Amino acid sequence: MKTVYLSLGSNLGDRQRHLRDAIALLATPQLHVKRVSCIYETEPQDLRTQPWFLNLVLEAETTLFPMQLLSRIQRIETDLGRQRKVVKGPRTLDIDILLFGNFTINSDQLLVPHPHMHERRFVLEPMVELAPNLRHPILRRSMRELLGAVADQSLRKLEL
Ligand code: PH2
Ligand code: MG
Ligand code: MG
Repeated sequence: MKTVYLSLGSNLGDRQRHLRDAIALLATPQLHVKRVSCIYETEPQDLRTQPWFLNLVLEAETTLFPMQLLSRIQRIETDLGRQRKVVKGPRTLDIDILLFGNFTINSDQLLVPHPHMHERRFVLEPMVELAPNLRHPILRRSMRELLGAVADQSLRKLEL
């Protein structure tokens, strides 16, 4: 059994619904969703001229192997209507594997820890909510320390 952290994001259509549906579809006998962060409305990074995102992070326990988890994720993204038109562009749903236990994975299809997680406030803010003292397996810094070092990126916690 491994503890994994997943980042979910949506900036097209009914964003909140896409996040909710994704969480429901992720939960299976092989993947137990343990905790879900608050939802944050976040300024788009990388490609700046796109709608604001809703983002969250969830913690799960899984018996799946990394590539099995990746293919489930890609299936869920497709089922929720994702079309890959623009790299880093608007999407109904994006699910990224942030951390998979303490593993580092460097394959053509999957990089873990997620190569940009430490520079993104939309990832670190919800990560700190769930696991402030968890250390990045490569950088060896806690989530709280990493958050303290990111440049200013606008975000607001959604009050539901
Ligand atoms: N995802 C991206 C690119 N930029 N910006 C925000 N705020 N949230 C995201 O989830 C996001 C992004 C590529 O996956
Ligand atoms: Mg992404
Ligand atoms: Mg992705």
